[in-house]
Amino acid sequence: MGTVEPQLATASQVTDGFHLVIDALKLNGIDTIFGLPGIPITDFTRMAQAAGLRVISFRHEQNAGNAAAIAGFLTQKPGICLTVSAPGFLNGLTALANATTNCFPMILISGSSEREIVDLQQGDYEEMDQLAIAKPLSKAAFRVLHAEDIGVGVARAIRAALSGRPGGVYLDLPAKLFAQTMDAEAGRKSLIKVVDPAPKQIPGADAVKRALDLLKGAKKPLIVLGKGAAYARADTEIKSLIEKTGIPYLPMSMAKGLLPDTHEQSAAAARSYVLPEADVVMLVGARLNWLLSHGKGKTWGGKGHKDWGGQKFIQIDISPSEADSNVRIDAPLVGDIGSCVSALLTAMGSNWAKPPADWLGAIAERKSKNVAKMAETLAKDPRPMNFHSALNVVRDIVKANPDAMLVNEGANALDFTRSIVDMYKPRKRLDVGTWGVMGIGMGFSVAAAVVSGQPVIAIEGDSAFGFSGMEVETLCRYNLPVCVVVFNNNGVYRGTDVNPAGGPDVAPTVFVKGARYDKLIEAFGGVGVHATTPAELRKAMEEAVRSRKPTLINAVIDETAGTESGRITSLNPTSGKK
Ligand code: FYN
Ligand code: ADP
Repeated sequence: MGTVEPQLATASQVTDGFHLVIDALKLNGIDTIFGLPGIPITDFTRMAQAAGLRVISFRHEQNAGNAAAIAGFLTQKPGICLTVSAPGFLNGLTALANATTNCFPMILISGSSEREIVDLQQGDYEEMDQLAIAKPLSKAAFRVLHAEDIGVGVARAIRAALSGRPGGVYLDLPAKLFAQTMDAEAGRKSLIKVVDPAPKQIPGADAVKRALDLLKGAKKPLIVLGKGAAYARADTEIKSLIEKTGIPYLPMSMAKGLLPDTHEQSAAAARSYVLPEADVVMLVGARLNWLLSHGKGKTWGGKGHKDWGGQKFIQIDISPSEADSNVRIDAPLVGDIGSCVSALLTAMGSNWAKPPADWLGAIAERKSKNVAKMAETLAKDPRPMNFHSALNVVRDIVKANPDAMLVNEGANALDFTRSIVDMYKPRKRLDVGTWGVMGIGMGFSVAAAVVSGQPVIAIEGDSAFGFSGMEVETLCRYNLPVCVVVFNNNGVYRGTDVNPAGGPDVAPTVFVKGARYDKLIEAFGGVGVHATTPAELRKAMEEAVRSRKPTLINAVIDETAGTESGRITSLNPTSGKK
C-alpha cells in the first residue's frame, strides 16, 4: 500500500508523446482534428477528445484531408488531418497535395512505422518512407523522433503552413514517439506558442506607385479577384478599392460573394467580353493559370492560342515568384493582400477618376443581354428537370439564406451552379478549386458545417458525389446541417452514352439508371428525398435548411442535359482519326 503514493507522484510528473502533441496543438489554438483512427493513432484520437479537442472521424482519409484543407481556408488556421501509416497516409496525401495547389493551410499528421525497419526495408507493418513521399507534394515536410522536439516540430509545421503563400505541410510521427515519456515540466517548457505565424508583408512604395501609374492610364481597366483575396480576409479594403476606383471586376469561382454577385460593378456575366477587351488587368490573389487561360490566347484577344492579347498586368500576390509565370507582369505588387490594397487606397488619394463611361457602358450592355438570356432559360419548366430549372430553385434558396455555405463539384453541375447561383457574402462558395478535383464534396461539407455552424448546401454531380458519398454516414453521426443535392442524370457528364462494341457492359460514362441516392442517407437515419420537379426540390431544400437535419435530395435531371466536360470541353482531347 505504501508504494502507491510515490508511484502516482512520479506518474503525474511524466508526460508522453501523445500528450505533448495534443498540448502543442491546443497551445496554438487548434480546436478540431479531422481524421480516421487506427494503428498507431487510435489512442491519440481518444486522448485528444478527452483533452477537449473536437475530433471528427471520417470513413476515408481523403475526405478527412479535404475537410482539414477547407477548414484552413475558412479559418486562417492550419486544418489538421490525422491518419494512420502507409495506406492511410497516402489516402490523405491527395488532399494535402490539393491543399498545397490551392494555397490552403493544412497539416497532415500521420503515424508511421519503425524507422529502423522501414529504412532497412525489412518489411514492417505498413512500411513506407512517408516523409520522402510527402516532400514533393507539400510545402514542407518534417519528422519528429524525440518527445522533446514535438514543440519545435508542431511550431515549424504551423509556420510553414501559414506564412507567405499558405500550403499543405506533412508532419511524420513514428509510432514509437507517442509512447516516449519525459519530465512533464520539461515537456511543458519545450512547447512553442507560435507568435505571428503569418506576418504582414508590406509592399514597397515604388511598387505601389508603379501599379497606380499603370491603373491611372487605363482606358479599359479590369480587376480579377481570386480565392487568395477571399482567404486574406481583407473584405473591407477590397470593397473600398473596387468602389473607389469604379473598376469592373471579375470574381474567380471561390471569390464569388467577396462583393455580392449582384454588385453593379461585377462583370461576371460579361466574362468573355471583358477579358479580351481590357487593357490593364489587376489580379488580386488570382494566378494566371489554366482557369485564366494563362493570360494569353483567344480568351484574352490573342490571335493564336499562345499569343499575348496586349494587356498590361498588375499582380497582387504574397508569393514573389508568381509574377511572370505565364505572361509579363508589368507591375508586380508583392505583399499580403490587406497591406497591398490598403497601400493602394492610401496612395490613390481622394479624387481618383472613374473608368471611361464607354467601357462601363459596353460592359453593362453585354451583362444585361446575358442576364436577360439567362432569365429566359431559368424561367422554363421542362420535364424532366434540367440543370437550369433545378438551379433556379437553388439560386432562390441561397438568396434567402445568404449565410449558408455552398459546396459545389461536378462538371455541368459545377459550371452551371457557378454562373447561375449568386453568392452574397465572402467565403461561402467552396468548390473544386485549382485542380478541378472531384471528391471534395462531403469533406468540404463536414468542415464547412463544423467550422461555421451555418447550414451547408452541397450541389453535387452524381459522378462527383460518388467519390465521397459514404461520408453521408459522417453527416448523420455528427448530425450536421448539410443538405446534399445530387444532380442525377445517370452518368459522368450525361447518361446517354452507349457501348460502341454493343456488348453487355454499359458505356464507361454511364451509371445505374434511375439510381436512388436518397436511400443512402436513410440507411443512417438522415432524411432522403426523391425530387423530380422544381417544386419538389424547393420544398425539400427549404425543409432541410429549416430543420438543419442531414438531408440528401436525389434531384432527377434529364439524362440528355449537360455537355461533355461542361465548360472545359476544349481540354478533353478527341481523336484526330476520322
Ligand atoms: C456568368 N455568366 C452569366 C452570369 N455569370 N450569365 C448570366 N448571368 C450571370 N450571373 C456567363 C459568363 O459571362 C459566361 O458567358 C458564362 O456564363 C460562363 O461563365 P463562367 O463560368 O464565369 O466562365 P467560363 O468561361 O466557364 O470560365 C472559365 C473557367 C471556369 C475555367 C474559369 O470554367 C471554371 O472555373 N472552371 C472550372 C471547371 C472545372 O474545374 N471543372 C471540373 C470538371 S471535372 P460568356 O461571357 O458568354 O462566355 C471533369 O470533367
Ligand atoms: P483563383 O483560383 O481563385 O484564381 P489562385 O489559387 O489561382 O486563385 O490564386 C491565389 C493566389 O493568392 C496565390 O497566388 C497565392 O499566393 C495568393 N495568396 C494567398 N493568400 C494571400 C494573401 N494573404 N495575400 C496575398 N496573396 C495571397
